[in-house]
Amino acid sequence: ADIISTQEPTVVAKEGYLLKAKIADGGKKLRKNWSTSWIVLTARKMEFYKESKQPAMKPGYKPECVDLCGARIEWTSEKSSKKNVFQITTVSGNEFLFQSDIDFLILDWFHAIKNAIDRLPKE
Ligand code: I3S
Repeated sequence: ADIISTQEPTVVAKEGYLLKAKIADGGKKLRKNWSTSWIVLTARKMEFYKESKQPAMKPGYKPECVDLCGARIEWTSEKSSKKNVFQITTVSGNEFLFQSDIDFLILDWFHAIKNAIDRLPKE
């Protein structure tokens, strides 16, 4: 109960697996390392988990969390040789690439995240 009460109630807008690579942290470039991630999108953030099974119920497990306020999302064909790659850049200078070979799936994600960003205040 303590864990939950410190967090605002969250409504999951979308969740599922995508290939993810973090390429910058606080503006500092990172070596690209693609891995499959279970992604949970809510109104103002994205959370990344290794697996789908009730991730929030694991006590003490802190997923990597991306604040979408003021974030940018754009397709990129320059940062990877893979197809269907988009990039999210956060206000804090974190950069992530996301990819799926399945066209409709990556399009759904792109539009869901873009919608979330467009509804949020810019800072
Ligand atoms: O932009 P890069 O450096 O060509 O990205 C590739 C590397 O991340 C590579 O890892 P190693 O540097 O450990 O070899 C990955 O295996 C590749 O998948 C990356 O290229 P793509 O084009 O798949 O994003």
